[in-house]
Amino acid sequence: MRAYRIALIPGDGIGPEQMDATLKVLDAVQENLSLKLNYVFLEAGDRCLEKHGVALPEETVKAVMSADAALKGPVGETAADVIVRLRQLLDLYANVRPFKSYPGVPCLKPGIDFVVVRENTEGLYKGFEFRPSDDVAVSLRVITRRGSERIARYAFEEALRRGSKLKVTAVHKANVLKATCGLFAEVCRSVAKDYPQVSYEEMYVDAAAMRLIREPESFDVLVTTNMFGDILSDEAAELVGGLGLAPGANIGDRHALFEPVHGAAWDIAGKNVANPSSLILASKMMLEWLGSRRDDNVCLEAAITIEKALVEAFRKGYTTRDLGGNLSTSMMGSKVASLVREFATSR
Ligand code: GGG
Repeated sequence: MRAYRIALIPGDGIGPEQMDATLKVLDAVQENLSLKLNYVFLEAGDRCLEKHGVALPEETVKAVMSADAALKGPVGETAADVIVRLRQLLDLYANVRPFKSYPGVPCLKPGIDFVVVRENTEGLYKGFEFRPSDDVAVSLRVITRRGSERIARYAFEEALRRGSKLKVTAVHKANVLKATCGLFAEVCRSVAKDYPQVSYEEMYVDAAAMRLIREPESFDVLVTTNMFGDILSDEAAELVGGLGLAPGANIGDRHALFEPVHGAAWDIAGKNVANPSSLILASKMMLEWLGSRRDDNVCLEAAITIEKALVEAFRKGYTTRDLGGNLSTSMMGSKVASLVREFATSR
């Protein structure tokens, strides 16, 4: 049986409740498939800052680095010190956020199935900000050829992996941000030449924001810079039923960390009403990544089973409050876990 060391960061707000529900699903997977996940529980986020005076302890960074993969809940106001910093420290350059309309889930249009591939280590989130005077603040936007090239390649490879529409849309604002978006667009165009089987188009970010509402089914892989990707992916989540359904992967050449797209949602924290699907789907992405990276079919099967169980749960009308249902966070976790058991035993 293959075993993996998984770093778990429950995080803030609704994070710990989502993590408990997700662990029920992962328990069901481990009971029924030949797979062992050894967890290391770690602290990071606003609560950690309050408790220990630091939002991202050194011990957490080390444990994430030595794990096979990490699964993280949302954090609150310390996002820049936790997730943006982890992305930089571990060089997790690709932020991959898939958006799918699921049967039984209210969404803007059926048939939505695309992925946002967001550059994750540079751009305006590099953190190069300063305040030369009380009345002026400056933020530097860093775009490099290397950073743009590796994310563009990731996007084209993702289009090939998906194998559906075989299309990449590079989103930028090169008519205004001539140097930074100009370089990003130039590199995407040049990488596109290596993938003649994938159709390539470019779109200004404002037009892309509009097209997401008007014609979301026309996207396959949308590749963009850091902050544009952050904003567009919240918009995209709303198209398919909201942030409660939106998982994300932070992927580098050596490490990977999986998390929901959303924040801590303090307003509903501790009430057992949050939708755990975003973290359940993040755990599915983690198993998928482990499976392809380690050539482990059991992990790949586990990932497929989790998504199948969640889709079946939606089909049966099992949903949390945000989707019009009445299940609690923990009940939703239990329902998906029992469907995992059903599918895993009947295979
Ligand atoms: N509104 C979504 C949200 O709060 N997401 C958490 C967040 O801001 N994360 C930072 C990032 O993904 O760059």
